[in-house]
Amino acid sequence: MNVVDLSLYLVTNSDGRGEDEFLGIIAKACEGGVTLVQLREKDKTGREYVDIAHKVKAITDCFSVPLIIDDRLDVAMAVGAAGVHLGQQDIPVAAARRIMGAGRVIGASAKTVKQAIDAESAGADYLGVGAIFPTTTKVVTAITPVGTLDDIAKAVKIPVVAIGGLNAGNIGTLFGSGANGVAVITAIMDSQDPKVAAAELRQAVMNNFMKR
Ligand code: TZP
Ligand code: MG
Repeated sequence: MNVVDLSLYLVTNSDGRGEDEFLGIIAKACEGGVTLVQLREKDKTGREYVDIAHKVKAITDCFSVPLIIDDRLDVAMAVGAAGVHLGQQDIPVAAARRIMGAGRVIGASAKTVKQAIDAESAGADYLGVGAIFPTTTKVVTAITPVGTLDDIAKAVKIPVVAIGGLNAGNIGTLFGSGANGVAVITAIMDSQDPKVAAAELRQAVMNNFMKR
């Protein structure tokens, strides 16, 4: 099993941003203390995805923050990323594991205990669970309550990261849940100061639900 620090997981959103601004936000977030970055692109061609992934990896490498690629294990492997994040509609975890080998991180989205157990048995290294709260991010999802997150965390050995509508003001609701960390888009990508936002979130994670 590959170990990643899920404490504060930045998932990116490049919509409506120029490339320099986008890369600048990621650099600031790394400075502020995010522990993992996922490049999430839904509308790019394979070539565009590889191009931006190289640029993001150059930044995350400077901070020794592992980079995960959303959806596309070919892009992840092409740029030497730490791993891939797969949803229920993406290539199955077992197939990805066969292609990627043991040494790369595979994250999987799970909304039910069954999906979580299946992903773990198929070789996933961590689970993303949500949306915990309503989200303004463009995503096809449904609310997954904290209770379900807790059930999932109890049912599997691999770590679980909570996602969806999370910010420094509400992550206290995860206190006592089985979450190992929080994943955010808006709370960092749309903040006035991504470095400060990341630092505050990191502090909030450490002060709140990580104390179990
Ligand atoms: N999966 C479930 S909710 C979500 C994803 C990708 C979006 C989270 O974005 P935000 O802005 O942190 O609510
Ligand atoms: Mg996906």
